[in-house]
Amino acid sequence: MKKFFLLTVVCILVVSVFGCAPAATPTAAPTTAPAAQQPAAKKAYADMTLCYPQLGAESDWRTANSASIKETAAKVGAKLVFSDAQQKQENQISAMRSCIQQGVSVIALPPVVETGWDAVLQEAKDASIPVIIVDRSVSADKSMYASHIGSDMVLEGKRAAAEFNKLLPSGGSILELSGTTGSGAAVGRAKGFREDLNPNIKILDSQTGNFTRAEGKPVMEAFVKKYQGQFQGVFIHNDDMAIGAVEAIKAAGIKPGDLKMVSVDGTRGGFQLMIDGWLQADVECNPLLGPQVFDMALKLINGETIDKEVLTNETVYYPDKAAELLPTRKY
Ligand code: GYE
Repeated sequence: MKKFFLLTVVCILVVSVFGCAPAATPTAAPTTAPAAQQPAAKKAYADMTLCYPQLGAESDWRTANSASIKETAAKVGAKLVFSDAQQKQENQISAMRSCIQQGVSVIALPPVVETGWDAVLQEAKDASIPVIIVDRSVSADKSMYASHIGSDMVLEGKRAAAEFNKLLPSGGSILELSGTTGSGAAVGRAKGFREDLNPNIKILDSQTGNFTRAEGKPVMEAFVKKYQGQFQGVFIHNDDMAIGAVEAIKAAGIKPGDLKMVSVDGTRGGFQLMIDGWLQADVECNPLLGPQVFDMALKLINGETIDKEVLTNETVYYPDKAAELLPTRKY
């Protein structure tokens, strides 16, 4: 009887407090959402495998770029699948296919040339593996990849042209030692250069040295033989070819400053050429892209929004500061 009385009092209290019956079997409100509704846990670098099918080891720029990718992977604790395609597109494509098969999280591709990527980009897309184009550009539609991180190669060409416009104010004839044929770097630099070069400066000839010292030297030797005395300057698409070209020029008895020379990259080798009087300007191209690439890759695997194009901030270096800056150069 006592028990019954107590129960009734409790019942009345419940009804008067909550204003409604039945309160006999109250269901506890869930404190956590069911598993399916919970947001997925944020992925960390340790969960990521990044594939970097490097295009080659043709220059000091490239060596610094590879080192930056490897150092960043180690620093953040991400797994890295790295390969060297020796400047051959077919090697890069098969490295990408192997990464797709392994089911990597992200592919960061520095493409040796601009064209011919559509099929493999589609394969990555079908496997839901995001691709970041790094350094040089591709001609594929922007919908085929997540983003591009790299330099504005057209702007670099324009900067080189501005130097020649200052170096040869009353005009003249020059030669061009170009990078790898069909590469975003060579195509962009050649384009920007021609857009901004004064019309009184004539480009007598343009040949590729494939961005290497070994191939730059014989091209310059041939130029010197063919155009001796007919040209006042050379635009060289990278510092490694400039080093090769200077060997050829020296052998021909040409002295520092006899020819106006402008190169691209801003490597230690390029700085040394400025100190020695061979180069009048070096247009910066920054290879240290590792931190940006990994940062973006992490955003991609977490479904975060990213910029479609991330261009590196760069400058032009001159001989007057070369000796002072050389010890601070990281590549
Ligand atoms: O200028 C050159 C390298 O693609 C920006 O490739 C890169 C270029 C760089 O071989 O040294």
